[in-house]
Amino acid sequence: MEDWVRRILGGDIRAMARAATAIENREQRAAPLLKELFPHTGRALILGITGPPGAGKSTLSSQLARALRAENVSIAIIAVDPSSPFSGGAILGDRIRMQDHHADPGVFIRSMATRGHMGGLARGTLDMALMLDAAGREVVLIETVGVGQDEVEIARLADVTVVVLAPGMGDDIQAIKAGIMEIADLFVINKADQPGAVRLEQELRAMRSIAPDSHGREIPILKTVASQGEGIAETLAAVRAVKARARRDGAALWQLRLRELLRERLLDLVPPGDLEAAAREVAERKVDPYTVVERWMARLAL
Ligand SMILES: Nc1nc2c(ncn2[C@@H]2O[C@H](COP(=O)(O)OP(=O)(O)O)[C@@H](O)[C@H]2O)c(=O)[nH]1
Ligand SMILES: [Mg+2]
Repeated sequence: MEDWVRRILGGDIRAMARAATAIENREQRAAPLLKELFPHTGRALILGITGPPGAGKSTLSSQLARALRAENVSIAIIAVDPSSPFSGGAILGDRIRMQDHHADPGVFIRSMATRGHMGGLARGTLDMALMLDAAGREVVLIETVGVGQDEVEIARLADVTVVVLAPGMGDDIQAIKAGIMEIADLFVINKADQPGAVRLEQELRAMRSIAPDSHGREIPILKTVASQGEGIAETLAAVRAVKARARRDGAALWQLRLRELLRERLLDLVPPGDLEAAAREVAERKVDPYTVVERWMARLAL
């Protein structure tokens, strides 16, 4: 363990990869490892990139990585893959795009599969980000598909959260509007080369004036053509400006993170499949929901 910790702190890629696997598989040794690493965290910029599928998150992430590498900044990318049958193609696309950075040890890329049932996703992602922070990565970029509540929760764990939207996605944007307004530190309208970008910007500006950030400031809106590398430098500058003004102080951010860790730990008490089974029983009025929760909580006492 001691040697492993030392190697991670020294930025050893293989030790990092081994830690990433331990975290993802929730191996027993991950917890003591993370405890050892924690005192060495707090330096990285943890950057969340979220938005609907196809908006250009991976393309933007890859371009941001390129811009950061040009400044010799080390980076890690965590791509959270929702293992739904619908996203299989997108994941494959990401892998290909990420091969841009294949030969560069300054870009550590890891994709995390979701487990198909609730729980563990946000926790695993935060654990992974903290490990990479301890390993000396200056920027840890987390790409998540912002469609479900879980993904919104992951985005909240970042220091700075960028919500990527693109024109022509219609209902998707309507559906996620409420959730994203809460978490966005910055909006990126990608595919600014496509028709509808101007209208989308107007829509966002209207929403933004209804719901400014927690300090009453308007959330910046950037426009990019990620596939052409346009607007990347401006986006990076805006991310840094948000980070510098520290929208949330450390204690406030840790309050969110601790709540998330606790929530995930509690959800871990529920064996896979039990949630679905219990939900069916409750829906059929065979059992009341309070009894179900009490039954799960009883596992705490074991
Ligand atoms: N026209 C246009 N296409 C883009 C742009 N950025 C990305 N794309 C394309 O949009 C598709 C989805 O991009 P991807 O990065 O995989 O989106 P993600 O699902 O949000 O990660 C890909 O075919 C990209 O090449 C852009 O700025 N303009
Ligand atoms: Mg993607």
